[in-house]
Amino acid sequence: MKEYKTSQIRNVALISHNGAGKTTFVERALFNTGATTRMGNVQNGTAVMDFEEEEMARNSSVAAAIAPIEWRDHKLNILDTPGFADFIGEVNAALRVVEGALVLVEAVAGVEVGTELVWHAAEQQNLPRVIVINKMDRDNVRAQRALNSVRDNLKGNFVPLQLPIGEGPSFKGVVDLLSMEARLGDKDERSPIPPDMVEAAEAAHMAVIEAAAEGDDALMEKYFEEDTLPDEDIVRGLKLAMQQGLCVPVLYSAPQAGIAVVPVLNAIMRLFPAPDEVGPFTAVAANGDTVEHPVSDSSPLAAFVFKTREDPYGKMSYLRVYGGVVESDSRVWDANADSEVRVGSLQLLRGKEQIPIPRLHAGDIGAVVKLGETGTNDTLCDRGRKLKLEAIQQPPPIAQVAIHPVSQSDVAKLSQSLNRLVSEDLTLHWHTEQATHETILAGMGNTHLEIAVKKAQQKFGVNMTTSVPLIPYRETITRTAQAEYTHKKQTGGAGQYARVFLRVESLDDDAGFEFASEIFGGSISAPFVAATEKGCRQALDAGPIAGYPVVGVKAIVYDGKEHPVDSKEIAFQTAGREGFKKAMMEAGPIMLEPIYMVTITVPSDNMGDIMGDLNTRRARVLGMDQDGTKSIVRAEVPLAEMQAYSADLRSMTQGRGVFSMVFQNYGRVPSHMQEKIAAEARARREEHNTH
Ligand SMILES: Nc1nc2c(ncn2[C@@H]2O[C@H](COP(=O)(O)OP(=O)(O)OP(=O)(O)O)[C@@H](O)[C@H]2O)c(=O)[nH]1
Ligand SMILES: [Mg+2]
Repeated sequence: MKEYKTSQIRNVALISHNGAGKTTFVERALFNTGATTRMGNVQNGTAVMDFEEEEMARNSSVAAAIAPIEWRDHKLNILDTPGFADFIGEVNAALRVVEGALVLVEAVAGVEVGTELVWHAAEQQNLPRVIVINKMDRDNVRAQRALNSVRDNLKGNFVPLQLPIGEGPSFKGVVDLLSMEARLGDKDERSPIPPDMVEAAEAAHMAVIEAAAEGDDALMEKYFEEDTLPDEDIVRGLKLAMQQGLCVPVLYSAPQAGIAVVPVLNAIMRLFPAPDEVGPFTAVAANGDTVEHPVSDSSPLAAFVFKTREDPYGKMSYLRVYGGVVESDSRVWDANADSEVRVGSLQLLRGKEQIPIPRLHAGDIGAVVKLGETGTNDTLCDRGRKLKLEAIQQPPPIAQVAIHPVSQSDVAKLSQSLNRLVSEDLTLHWHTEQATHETILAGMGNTHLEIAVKKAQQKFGVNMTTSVPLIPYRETITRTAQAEYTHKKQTGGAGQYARVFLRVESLDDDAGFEFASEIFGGSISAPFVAATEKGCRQALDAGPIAGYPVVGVKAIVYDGKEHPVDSKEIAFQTAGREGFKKAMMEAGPIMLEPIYMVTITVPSDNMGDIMGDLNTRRARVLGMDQDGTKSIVRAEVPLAEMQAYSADLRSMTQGRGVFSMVFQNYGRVPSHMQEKIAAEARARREEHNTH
């Protein structure tokens, strides 16, 4: 592939609700531009972009993939993203490294929840957007209804740059409102505007000019004087208006049949800014200063790793260059790891295909294998000019599973494979839950987690089973109490003796543990006070009700007794531990459970069902908001009630609801539930001990 300068590059992400035809669009673009000789198909697993095993099995994308499309002396780096909400992490990564987003709206369904989700993600990055009303050839398409759905559900000044010629199976092409001619069929043939559309086209053309004039004051003046604008000015004005968020062009396409795909490629090339047209990039220098440099080959080197993928050939790091030129077979500095890394041979990626290239210019996107310790979000730079680019923002996880390695060899490989999984996917997290001794994998939904587990099997050969995680309860007390404990052992040899008087006081439920001594006059000496504290701390791992960690307690040793010969530190540890448990039992012990702040967004029609359902989940509703046709509820809900929420919400709303959840605090378990939970925990422990 030929080398392209920064100004000839366009980086765009295709984003949409699940299944709006993103991958098919890219397959068509690859085929049309001669990059492939047969058009790939999502359904039969031949799509260049859906090359992961899981994608072929599901006939749907699960990861972002890149297609460099050579088009009229430009290179369009198109990032095809997955539409399924579980993979929003891939969308966020793609949006971070592009200058524009093509938002596909399925022509029959109109705007869907996933459309809104990715729309907001692109909006947060201030990216210029184009709407493509897609799959125009489907039965029952009503183009006007689709456009209305865009206007009703998304915020923006939506300006059609085309009029569709026919709709549904009779979709033939589009009227291009810039050149004022028709583009027909899969050969994109030029033809005059159909006579019955001339009038509508004239009116729509004026609307385009007006939108363009708003992009720039000078253009607006020129437009007022001359009542029209030359073509180059219209494109320039639209581009400026898009960058200021003043205008969102609307196009129509049917990529499966290949109709009106070329005009979309033209729009990408003409309307989205080149990487050097969006102003300088911002980075943090070694001294902590924020610095700016133009996106240019002559700026200091700054290449951002936005994705990492385990490939049969090794670790593949996806790079976006902001400043300077990355050369094959060079040495660069990883500013985050603060170490030198060797760049082997650089590649352009087309799906999984690797095209070796000598260098990657500022603004371009490529990949490199086996980049040492470098991970996603790291910046590669010059050793002498260290620069760090801002990390990709990802949402907190909303689903969890407990994972159990199957065999002894799986146990041995577990943590290493989990580390590799999470380094490939920054919306995936794992930890060992101290309260339940379970290994927890957390992510963006059940499908996300299922795929991660499969990946561990397929890519790393680790077999594991999953289960619904146990809730990591805590135990605490509700009042002050005291206890006295004497530890005495005087059977032959050296004896042991320790006596302590302890008081426990309740702290905030989310506080940890505190210890104090009120020993005056030396009834126990300092080393034994310390040993008593150590004993109390030993008791924190397993509380007296059901063996969960103890929080929110202050223990005070206020008296005691020691023996000149038989008192030893170990004796005071035992007395501290047992005395603490005894005092806790007297202090109204209760169980605490994790409470999450949950935000649920659903079509307003579903609101009644959602509220009714929340009632059964012990939720405390904090507020409700209306946003267009959507309702948003915020509620505090115990984790124990949220275990299967993503599936439940999907079935309550036919997939039209979304939610997020963030840990908030520990709350009290209602007393009528406590005994049952405690009994189950004890039974589990007994079963565990007998095995
Ligand atoms: N009628 C019609 N069907 C299409 C068109 N484009 C795609 N499809 C079909 O729509 C389905 C989804 O297409 P994809 O290209 O996988 O959509 P996607 O947006 O990549 O889907 P995700 O990656 O799952 O979000 C497939 O069955 C395609 O064959 C089109 O132009 N017309
Ligand atoms: Mg896809």
